[in-house]
Amino acid sequence: MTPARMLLPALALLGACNSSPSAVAQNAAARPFAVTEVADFDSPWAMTFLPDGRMLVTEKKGQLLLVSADGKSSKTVAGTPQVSSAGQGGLMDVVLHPQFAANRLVYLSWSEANAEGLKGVALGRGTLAADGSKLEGFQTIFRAHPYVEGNGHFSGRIAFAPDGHLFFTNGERQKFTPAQDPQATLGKVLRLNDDGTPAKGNPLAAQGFRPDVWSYGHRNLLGLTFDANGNLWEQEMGPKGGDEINLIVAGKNYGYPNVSNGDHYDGKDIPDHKAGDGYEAPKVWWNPSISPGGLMAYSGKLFPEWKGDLFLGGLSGKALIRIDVNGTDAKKGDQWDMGARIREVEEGPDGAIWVLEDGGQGSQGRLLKLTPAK
Ligand SMILES: [Ca+2]
Ligand SMILES: [Ca+2]
Repeated sequence: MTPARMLLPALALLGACNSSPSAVAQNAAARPFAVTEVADFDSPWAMTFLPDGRMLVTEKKGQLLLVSADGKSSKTVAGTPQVSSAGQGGLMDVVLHPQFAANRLVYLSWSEANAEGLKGVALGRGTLAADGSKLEGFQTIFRAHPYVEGNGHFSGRIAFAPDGHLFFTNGERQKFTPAQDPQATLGKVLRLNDDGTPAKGNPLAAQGFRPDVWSYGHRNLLGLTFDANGNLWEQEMGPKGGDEINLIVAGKNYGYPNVSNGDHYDGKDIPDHKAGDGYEAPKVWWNPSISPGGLMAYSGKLFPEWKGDLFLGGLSGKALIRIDVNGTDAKKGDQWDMGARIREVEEGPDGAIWVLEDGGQGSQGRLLKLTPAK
């Protein structure tokens, strides 16, 4: 009997009210940080810091904003791609090239429609002008395959490896089986060169997969980060009761839609992960679901007790979540109630933790800075 099965009777009581205040309160701990409201945005999706402490923030409808370090002023950056903003789609991730200080390259991901109206996630890059007013020479360098109908599960998270390779996530677009299809990028973690071409030496090409595939069997991958040891961590929104933290290992099959510790939202069973089934099991999973947003590996000085741990947001969970990491092992740490859907988590230059609320439904998404409680 797995721990998840043992918990089922207790969870059944919560099942009808996954996001109720009582369910959240059960997991909420006293917050060991002070929260400062820095700015707010219209459905922000991602952010990153420039070397000088300013920030780039994406808004889902298609705006890229350059924000001063104190959050008091922001200006629109021109030269960004045309996005299809509907459902879960829009302008998504923003990440700097590892040599940004020398080349000023900024990478973006977004959803777009083709001439037939089919949609997919794309990746591109441009050079941030010296005055920050625009991205120059912006080019699309990668497109998911295939483009399909619908506005869900684009994913689109970007992470650079210590060796400079670019890892990119493509969601399974709510189509299930593409996650296991060797010729689709959907439901995959991809390993690319910084110009969007497939990296050499990817692990599955000899088995008939596309040359850009690094791992497969994923659903909706909304967080991706390397830790200080060079391990690649990913979080994905699973089916009902199956949100996951995974350690991403070259060539592994993470199981979706064949196995999951969750089950389909229409009630259909999905067999759970079990030892020896040939699928890579998550390190951490949630039932009830928290709907994860963003992923950050903490390396700062302000919260020394959390060095090496992972942080992510909860959208339906309305929480900031800490994952205790010990080498390649991970387990649940803290879950702090934030009272709003959390989309993105970043570490600031001084080691403060920054979070972006999702906003939407008439409210702005706030940018919050978290520092140690006095
Ligand atoms: Ca980010
Ligand atoms: Ca299951």
